[in-house]
Amino acid sequence: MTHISHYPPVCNALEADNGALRDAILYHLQYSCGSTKKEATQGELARAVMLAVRDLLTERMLATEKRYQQHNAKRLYYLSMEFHLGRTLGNVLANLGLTTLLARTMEELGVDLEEIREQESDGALGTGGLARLAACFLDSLATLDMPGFGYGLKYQFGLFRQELVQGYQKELPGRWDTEHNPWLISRPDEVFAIPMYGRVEPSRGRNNRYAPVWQDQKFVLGIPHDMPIAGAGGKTVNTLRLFSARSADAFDIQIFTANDYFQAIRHQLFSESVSKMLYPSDVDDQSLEMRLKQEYFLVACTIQDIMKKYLKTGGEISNFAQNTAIQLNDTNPALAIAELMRCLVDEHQLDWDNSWDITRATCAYTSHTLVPEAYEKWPVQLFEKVLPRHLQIIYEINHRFLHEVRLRYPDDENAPTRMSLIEETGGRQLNMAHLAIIGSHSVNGVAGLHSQLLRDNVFPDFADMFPERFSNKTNGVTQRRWLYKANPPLANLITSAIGNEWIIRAETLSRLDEFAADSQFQKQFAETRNHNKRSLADHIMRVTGLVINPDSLFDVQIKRVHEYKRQLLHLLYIIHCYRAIIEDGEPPQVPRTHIFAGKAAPGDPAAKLIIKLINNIGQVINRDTRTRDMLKVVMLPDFGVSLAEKIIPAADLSEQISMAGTEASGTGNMKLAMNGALTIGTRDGSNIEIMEEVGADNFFTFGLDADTIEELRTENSYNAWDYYADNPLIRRAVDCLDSDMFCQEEPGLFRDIFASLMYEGDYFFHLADLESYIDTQQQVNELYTHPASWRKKAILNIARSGKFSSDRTVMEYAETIWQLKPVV
Ligand code: GPW
Repeated sequence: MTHISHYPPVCNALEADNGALRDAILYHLQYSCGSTKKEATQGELARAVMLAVRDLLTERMLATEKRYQQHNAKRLYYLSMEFHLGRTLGNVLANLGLTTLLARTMEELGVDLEEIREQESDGALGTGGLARLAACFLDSLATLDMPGFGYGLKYQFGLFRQELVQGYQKELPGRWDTEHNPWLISRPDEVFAIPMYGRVEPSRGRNNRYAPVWQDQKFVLGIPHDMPIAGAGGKTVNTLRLFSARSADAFDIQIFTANDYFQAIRHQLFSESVSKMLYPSDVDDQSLEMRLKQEYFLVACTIQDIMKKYLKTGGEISNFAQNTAIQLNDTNPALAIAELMRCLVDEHQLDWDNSWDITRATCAYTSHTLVPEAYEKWPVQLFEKVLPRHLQIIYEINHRFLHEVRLRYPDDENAPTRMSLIEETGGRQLNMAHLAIIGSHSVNGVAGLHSQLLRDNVFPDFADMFPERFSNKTNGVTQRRWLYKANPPLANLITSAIGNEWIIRAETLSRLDEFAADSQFQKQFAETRNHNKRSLADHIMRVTGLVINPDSLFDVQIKRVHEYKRQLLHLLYIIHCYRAIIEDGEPPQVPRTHIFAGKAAPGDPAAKLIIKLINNIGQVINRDTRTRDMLKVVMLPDFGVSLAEKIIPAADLSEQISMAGTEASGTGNMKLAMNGALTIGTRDGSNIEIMEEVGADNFFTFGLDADTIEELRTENSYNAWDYYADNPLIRRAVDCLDSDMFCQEEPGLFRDIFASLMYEGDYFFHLADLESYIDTQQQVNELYTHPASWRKKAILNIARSGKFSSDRTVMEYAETIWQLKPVV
């Protein structure tokens, strides 16, 4: 059961006092922005509004902290290198129930609230679903009144902004201002000094115990900045704490007054670069060291902070784990295990076994991937240079662990090699996933299939040794941002039918089931969709100049661009439709607009070429008069939370077509289903569970399953040429990539894609699924010609999406991993 203490929001009291909010805004306009109502720019007005709203949050944040202290509550720390928050204002207003009051206030002041909201840029301190999941969890934790805190880095440069220049992705700095961000409360007085580099000297400590001393380190300072996170109802306001790096020398006047002024500044730049930018996942060698320092910096600041807070409450070290849970968002923060051990053993002089018990009882690890390259490994040599003491600790963990492995599997002489923290092949490397598993009491995947594949294929040895550690926690998304805030017309319709409880109890969406076939409700539902589709069409017109037919089927694929997500499969279908129109004179049964959005990793040429291909296909098709209103292809630039909020409410069809066994979960699939899009999807990640929930009749599935793909791969029996030879339609579509049909101006541009599909074994088996995909798209068309049936299925998707609320996910973590309780 979801627990909620306060709904409707506590701020409703404010509604009565119309003047207070206005006064607060005018106050900040004058005293925080140094401006007047008459002179203020839109940016200053937006800032004043945000600061006024932040004041409300700050009060509640302090009250929340006091409540947690009074209850001596257990706390959860969610460690993540990435948080993708999106805009904050609209979400806070919704959660505090202040939307109408602010709208009224702004009207009174003669200011357009929409314009003010558009002033805010997305907090994009992350790249993909993993980062957005962390943000959804924070929303749910606060809504559930649970003491759960995010810990991350305040990058100066977060996710890049994407422009499309002649169809090519161009990367520009993001707009989120981390220096003067109105939501962040900086706390320079709570600075932490983080040691790195140096060397370890053996020495004798107390009681003649061996006590290694880490010395000659360099220090980087960590400054915390707190972002208030308001739950629905606004009673609980937690924080997301982000650290920025500062040079220790800047505080050491000595160095600046000594001779080498420039040397001092150089060192300062060097230290501050630690939180300079969010690293793309494809790190090159040169930045490896910086990335390691970043991960360690986050972990070290966090552990110091947690320990300080814990000791301040008068807690005994031996009870630490009873009061503290740490969740590691993938392996990036897994060094927390080594750092917590160092803290307990070296700084609190606890013995090894006790320290290890505490560490394991505190930490838990979530894996988010099946892609082998995404598993982090550090060259031991590099690690030793940056973190010599941590390496010693890891060696000791490994030594003791491998001893256990030998006792447990005496006849399996390779077991220690397979399970070691240190891999000896291909240069010595530290395997972070192994550290995360050994040092945690819980390991989970993010969808049923993913968790099963982790156990069976990725970590079979560990699953055998510690079966009780492994579990599944299917991802979820917050319905407050993704439905309530993003789609007001639909949210209002739902509330008018079933009341507003769904906002905090998504399972009550099931009450919509009985409305699915109701013609009156269907009519109203269709009106919300039309409204949303027209708004998106306007947006597309503004951004791309393209006129699209709002009555066409909006077929949406929005996510990072990566080969495994198979945007190419979708493109091959579009090419197929195009040629059917122009060569066979076969117009499609229903007009479609294919809408893409997504960023490629800056160092992923294959993904970047796919972006170019989407654009070029669009160029050719959209200009071709023979396709008229029947087929359009749009790529919207700069995908992120705010753009997703515009596209999702207008989507008819959600493309979730990764090769089975590659997408850990997916969360865009949940957001789209929750907003009434039907899914065309493979049996991958959480698609499987979405299909189970909404019913196979209300979901279009196609393609090979993960087992079959695994078989094809082990037997080495996938041959693209078989599919090419057998099906002339496939051949006709694929051949376009070998020709210059979509690249007249740059001949041969897409031949690499053709080669990857046909000559290079295509790791993602596009052609194996293409025929079944085309057939299933035909079923989609068929259904779209029966609006009542389509709408019924769409409404059933919404009604049955309750399971995919992050409130449910967070409750599961809280009950089975964190032992975390609401504090009211
Ligand atoms: F590779 N995910 C992501 F596992 O967005 F680390 N970034 C990442 O770096 C990784 C995973 C990593 C995504 C998964 O691809 C997606 O399937 C999943 O739904 C999401 O994380 C949240 O669990």
